[in-house]
Amino acid sequence: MNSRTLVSDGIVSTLCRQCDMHCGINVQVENGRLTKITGDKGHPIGRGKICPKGTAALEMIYHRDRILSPLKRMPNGQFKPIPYDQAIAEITDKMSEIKAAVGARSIGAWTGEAIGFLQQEEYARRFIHALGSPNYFSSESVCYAARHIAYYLVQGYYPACDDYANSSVILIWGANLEITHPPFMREVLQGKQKGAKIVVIDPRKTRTERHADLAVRIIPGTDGALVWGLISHLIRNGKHDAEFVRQYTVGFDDFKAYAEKFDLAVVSRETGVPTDTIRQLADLIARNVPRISQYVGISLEHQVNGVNVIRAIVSLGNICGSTDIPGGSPWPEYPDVRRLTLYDHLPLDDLQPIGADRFPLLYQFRKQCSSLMAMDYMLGQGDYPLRGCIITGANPVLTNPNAAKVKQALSSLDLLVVKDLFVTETARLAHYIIPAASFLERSELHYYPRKYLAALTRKVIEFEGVRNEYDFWKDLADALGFGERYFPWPDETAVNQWIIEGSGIDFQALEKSTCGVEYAPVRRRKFETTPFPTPSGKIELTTDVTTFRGSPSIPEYLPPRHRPGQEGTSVFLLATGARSPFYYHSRYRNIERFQKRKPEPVVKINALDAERLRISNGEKVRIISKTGELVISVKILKADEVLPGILQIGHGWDQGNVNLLTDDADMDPISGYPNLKHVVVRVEKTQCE
Ligand SMILES: Nc1nc2c(c(=O)[nH]1)N[C@H]1C(S)=C(S)[C@@H](COP(=O)(O)OP(=O)(O)OC[C@H]3O[C@@H](n4cnc5c(=O)[nH]c(N)nc54)[C@H](O)[C@@H]3O)O[C@H]1N2
Ligand SMILES: Nc1nc2c(c(=O)[nH]1)N[C@H]1C(S)=C(S)[C@@H](COP(=O)(O)OP(=O)(O)OC[C@H]3O[C@@H](n4cnc5c(=O)[nH]c(N)nc54)[C@H](O)[C@@H]3O)O[C@H]1N2
Ligand code: SF4
Ligand SMILES: [Mo]
Repeated sequence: MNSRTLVSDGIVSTLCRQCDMHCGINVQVENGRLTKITGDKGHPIGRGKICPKGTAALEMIYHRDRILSPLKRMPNGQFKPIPYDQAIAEITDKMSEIKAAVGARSIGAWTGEAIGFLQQEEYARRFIHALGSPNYFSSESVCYAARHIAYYLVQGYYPACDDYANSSVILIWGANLEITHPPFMREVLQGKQKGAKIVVIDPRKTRTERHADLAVRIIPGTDGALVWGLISHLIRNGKHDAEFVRQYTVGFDDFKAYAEKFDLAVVSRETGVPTDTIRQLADLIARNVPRISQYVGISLEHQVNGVNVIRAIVSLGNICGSTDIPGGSPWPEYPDVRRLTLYDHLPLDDLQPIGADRFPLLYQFRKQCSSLMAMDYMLGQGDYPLRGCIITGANPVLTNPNAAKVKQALSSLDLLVVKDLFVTETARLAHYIIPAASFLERSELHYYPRKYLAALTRKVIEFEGVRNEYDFWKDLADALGFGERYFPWPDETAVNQWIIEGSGIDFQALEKSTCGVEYAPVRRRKFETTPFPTPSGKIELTTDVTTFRGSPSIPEYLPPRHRPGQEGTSVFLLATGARSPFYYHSRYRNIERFQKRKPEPVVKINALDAERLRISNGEKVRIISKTGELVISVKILKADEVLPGILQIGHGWDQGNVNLLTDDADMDPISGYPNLKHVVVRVEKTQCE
């Protein structure tokens, strides 16, 4: 492995970008080799702590399986290393061929969670528009955008994260923050230390629940009933912030009338939560208005009425008056920097971005095409063919629903390029695999909008033959003849400087600071002087249906189509994807010390169900859904660790891909998000007794 560190000895302070938390880290360099990563105690995010994934960065970048040369799939299916220039020439020739035959829009770009958000994804967006295609896909077809849509519909912005440290009540809806967002969890615990009460709403016992003052074991898919019950209780008892509601919201009368349906008995019947617990929770909120904060987890996005449930949750916060106050839900402000995207110059909306007609809000608010629908277009079932795709930082064969279809669709392409650190299950289908540069091999801008901080990550190392994201898209653009026009900057440092030019952020200050520089003073209660960025300028407790096609103006509750245990003894609701501390989606499966801790995928089942089905620990069972089946080992949970009738399988495993069971057609009609949390399955024994 030929690598060069940018300093030969010493400590480089930068940010970890192995998840979107961006904790501050110190990277130790000794004799031109990175030897250790520790948390940066002075950094406001992380405060010296790093999680298991954070500690694995060096094992990942120096891993023996890392790809360091472009690979081309030969007719016999084997991959052969080829020179980088040859790869770029062949890829761009093929792109020109597709463009000439069926049009530029038949080529898409796709970024995954590894490089999602802001700068790295904006390179891909810029490139694909410069090529003439509107088709940009990302992991936002299954993550974050549904939340954004819901928040935007109600209040016109997304809070990034509530102010837990100063809150009185912290409601954690369907999330396991201790594992998934350790810095947020630390803020939650700070709040607890100051007296805040923590409420965790989840069908199973989680690490986060251990810190809860109130654990609400809810039947999956019924969060909507609970939140309406809480809204109803608040309004009925006059405990909401009536003055805030009067001045700053629209739709309250209809909202209130709808809430009346949800009395304690109804809510308890729907959610399976005892009436006492619901009353306790409602009173807790009522006593602590307005310092209420919330976290909405991924499980609310992965349900078929997800956007509306989240709208109701956001509205609950707003009627408590927790909007943009300390201890509530901040209205973040971003610096006024330049964007790399071309939507203002080359919108291409007339070229039918995939999914923009069916999921207009996904496109309107996030400029995202639907990666689920992309599969249909690849398979010739769309309005036009999708024949080429460049995927970087994603592994959709393991992470998109209906894996068999994803595999078939990607395999049918005329051109599939995958940029990754490893030969992943998705890369195996590619015509070309391009080595990717990890986060330590690039420099990019990052903003912490809650803290009004801008930061610059540092390139610490480079590997011979590996081009970073910017260089890669520029190389393609140069070969296609539009590099000079759209990728004129010689390198990413020049891009970074261009982005912040004129914004008031000083580049040299960024280069010097390890903790980021403040780009504006922190402001609260902005609504007193600035209208909310919604059509009415107010919080929209109900939304004009014309902007919100086919959906009720009130975020109505829809009872789940299936409830655990309702259809007989071997039918279950399968929740997929609960996160493990060691793995990040499909990542880190090749880190040996993690493999030892969690060597294989398992299906988790309640002890009572296991006993009923005569299933024992470690036994292999067959799980069958409408879409596919999977044989997997059993792990039995104690009866109080999960509600009966519910199964749990993690995602991202090659040797047990749970997305073989998930259905890409079962989705929230507003966001286009797949149901990944409540999949109806049957369990069969594979061994005779
Ligand atoms: N270590 C690690 N950290 C990660 C990731 C990772 O893969 N590994 N992934 C990152 C990404 S991209 C994301 S999106 C986040 C996700 O972060 P979280 O939102 O915290 O996701 P999960 O850990 O899956 O927790 C979801 C919880 O919802 C519960 N649940 C399932 N169905 C329902 C329901 O209907 N209602 C309620 N109330 N709860 C339900 C599940 O039991 C589970 O405990 O994590 C991020 N952080
Ligand atoms: N069944 C089920 N499926 C799910 C979920 C679920 O809960 N249940 N959760 C969904 C969610 S929330 C999300 S966000 C998606 C995530 O879906 P993906 O974005 O596909 O997730 P990863 O497996 O993290 O894929 C990242 C890839 O990028 C590579 N990589 C790492 N660092 C870099 C880098 O710096 N540059 C480049 N170019 N590549 C890099 C990694 O090796 C890996 O192959 O999964 C979704 N899939
Ligand atoms: S939470 Fe872990 S993986 Fe995420 S940025 Fe912090 S140290 Fe890195
Ligand atoms: Mo995600």
